[in-house]
Amino acid sequence: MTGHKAIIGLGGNIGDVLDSFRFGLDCLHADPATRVTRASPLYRTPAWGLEEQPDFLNACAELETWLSPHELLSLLQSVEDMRGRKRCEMWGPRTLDLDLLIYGEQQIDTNNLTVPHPLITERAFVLKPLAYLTPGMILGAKTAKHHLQVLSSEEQKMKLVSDDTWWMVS
Ligand code: PH2
Ligand code: MG
Ligand code: MG
Repeated sequence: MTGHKAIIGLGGNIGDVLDSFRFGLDCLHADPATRVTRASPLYRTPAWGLEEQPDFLNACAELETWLSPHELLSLLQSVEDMRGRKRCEMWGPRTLDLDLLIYGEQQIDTNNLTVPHPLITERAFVLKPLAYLTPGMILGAKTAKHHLQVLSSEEQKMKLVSDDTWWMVS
């Protein structure tokens, strides 16, 4: 039986972020009910929201999961916690941020979880790796690729750090 296809966003700007990303995907892949199927390239991006902080690394990954959306959210939060994530400032610096962006075709609106993630279409650092994995994904009646074109000035500030081989099933 196949599971649900989910897409997560990875972000971070404290410590060895690439190591945190690899650690994060390894943990998700080690969960018996989840596997990582693909990763996007890796980008260095200027901080969004709260600009006085170091650049971020960002990427997206595609998962196949048999967890419910809320179970997956708890797993993501426990992996963030393992990487010493402190939950303080809203758009502040962080070691490892794992955001649930997409869960199949589902639209979810609860206290602690909104899917698709409400800020996807405003953030080139999410749209670019997402559009790499799934360019035709429809968000608010337009494709991910279309939304990215609207944010082309933001997109131009993103620097490619690595192709999609930074994470490989070992
Ligand atoms: N995450 C934030 C706030 N600002 N900026 C970039 N470039 N990348 C992020 O992942 C990011 C951010 C809080 O989640
Ligand atoms: Mg985030
Ligand atoms: Mg988050």
